[in-house]
Amino acid sequence: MDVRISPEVADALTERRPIVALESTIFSNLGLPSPANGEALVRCLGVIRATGAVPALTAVLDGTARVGIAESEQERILGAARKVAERDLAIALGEAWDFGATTVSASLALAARAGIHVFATGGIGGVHRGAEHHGDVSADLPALARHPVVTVSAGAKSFLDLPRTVEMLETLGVPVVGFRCDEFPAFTVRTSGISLNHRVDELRVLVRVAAARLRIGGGMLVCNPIPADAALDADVMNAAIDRALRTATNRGASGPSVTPIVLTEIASDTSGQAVRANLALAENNARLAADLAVGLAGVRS
Ligand code: PSU
Ligand code: MN
Repeated sequence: MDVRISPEVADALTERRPIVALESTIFSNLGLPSPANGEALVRCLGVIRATGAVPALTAVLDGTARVGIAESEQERILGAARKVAERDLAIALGEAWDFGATTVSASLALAARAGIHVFATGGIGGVHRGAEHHGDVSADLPALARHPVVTVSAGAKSFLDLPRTVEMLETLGVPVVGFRCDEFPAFTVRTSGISLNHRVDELRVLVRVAAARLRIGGGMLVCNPIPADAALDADVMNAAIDRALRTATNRGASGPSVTPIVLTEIASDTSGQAVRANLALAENNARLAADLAVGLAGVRS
């Protein structure tokens, strides 16, 4: 696979400086409405740099897989997107798509290919509710297992089946660590009622765990709950999720179209509250990922 690495990211790789990969779906019109998507991108890039790491935004642009996008091209990430999961990379490249927005799975594949070991997102995909009937399980989960990249996320949205998502991560052999939390976080809500087996409170311990996992091979999930002052009320969020899922079902959505429809419905239904929370948690994840990348660069050099 041809991957074009930006000069800034290539220099950082050569000099073994800390790098944090980012997906582009959350910053496209599939993930967040405008202008919040642009604000999310600026805040994530800014906090990664401020923490001393280099951001590496991934995308397909003009039929090329890209790791690191120059500022002059960042505007393109905010536009109308076609979703590119890991399996779609070959098609997006072969058909030379103008803009393909990378999901978690595609970003992990590209980061691994480039030699980047830390990735930040908002929330991962997972096992969808009703998967026992329709089998919809996000390709993010096997990608987390396969690629030697540490993912920092605020857990996953509870429009997914979170208990089954956590079980599947166990089946796939993905270490799941709560950073200063005991429960798998539910994205805009800090708790889910699902206990995690492993909690880490200190960054230096998290760095050592991540370094050990990378030496063993495969990826890992760090759960970083949304900051308390930005979190939404669980009842408000659950009601919005139930309505969004009904809308998606009524429109006959299936497969990759489900997640974007549900995200859009939740955003409009909570009159922007969910969107503001999304920005806060994305920035919070980018910061922890950058801290982790800085720590790993020290351990691994
Ligand atoms: N969850 C969110 N925001 C998102 C996504 C998930 O709260 O933007 C995106 C991510 O790019 C994730 C993808 O990798 O949706 C998962 O899609 P699917 O369920 O089709 O695997
Ligand atoms: Mn799916």
